[in-house]
Amino acid sequence: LAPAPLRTAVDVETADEAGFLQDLQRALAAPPHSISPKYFYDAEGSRLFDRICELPEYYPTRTERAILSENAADIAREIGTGCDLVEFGAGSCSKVRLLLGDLRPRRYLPIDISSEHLEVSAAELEREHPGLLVLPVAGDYTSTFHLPPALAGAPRVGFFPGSTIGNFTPAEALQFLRGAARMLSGGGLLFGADLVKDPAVLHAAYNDAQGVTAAFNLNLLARANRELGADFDVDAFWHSAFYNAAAGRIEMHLVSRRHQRVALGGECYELDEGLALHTENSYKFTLDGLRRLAVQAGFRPQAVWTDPDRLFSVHWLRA
Ligand code: AVI
Repeated sequence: LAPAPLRTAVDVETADEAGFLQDLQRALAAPPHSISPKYFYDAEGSRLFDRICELPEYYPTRTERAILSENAADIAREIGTGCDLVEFGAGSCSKVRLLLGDLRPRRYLPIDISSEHLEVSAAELEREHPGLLVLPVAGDYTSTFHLPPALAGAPRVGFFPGSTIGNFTPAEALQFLRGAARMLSGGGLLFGADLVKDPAVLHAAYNDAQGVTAAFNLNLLARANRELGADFDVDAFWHSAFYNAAAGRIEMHLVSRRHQRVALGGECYELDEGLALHTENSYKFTLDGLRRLAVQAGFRPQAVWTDPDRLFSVHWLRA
């Protein structure tokens, strides 16, 4: 007997190997030597990211979780119960669990690029919340994905926690929010964003003592070796993460420890000692800056929740 297919709502669009090869080749070949952080998240990268979220220095996850759980009833009062809840980049669907009891959505549509991870989490969630319809959507929420038709009488509400918005360029953030405002028209978006703070706190969060963030960054090269047959000597690179105050962002780079050659996709790349491959930006925001961005994207900002130390923020925007 074939196993019953898991109820998947949509076309599956997984992380695309050709895109990784092309983007990495472009990054190695010429300045600005930068590649999208979306390539961090293969199975190993997702596992390392889950470990980052547990680190003592990495305050965003536990702070956002505290904000959501302490304010869940208030959040549900603002949004209203019975919505059609769509989560962008749901992963293990762990943060939504903090809201489900109060928010009581009619349906939950978690979108994630890693369909395997998603289906396991979705099945668990359905078991935990009898009566909740969970329809996993495998796809890249920053490009094309297909949602099932809207439910009559259930406003569509987006959930975008984790300050993932901070990993976009400002132009990408605006484009994403504009698209979300259109898609969520009549409902709204609940999203989490990390705030500007003491650079020492930021520095520690991205340079943890156990080296998990370094391993997460370096995994990009190990992934290229596994998936693309590249021959990166991973030990010949070091993890660099620093706060760029002028740009208001943490930057992560992989820096070549020596002059070296790398074979990738039939080409050979010469990397000078000190060459820095820019792998991630993590923007930090002010409450005013976020409000302006939301308005520019076509939202009507409503409530904002923060923690007592104003490390992190959660925003409810009507669309
Ligand atoms: C997923 N994203 C919001 C994380 C961040 O903080 O920018 C990714 C991360 N990079 C290093 N540590 C965590």
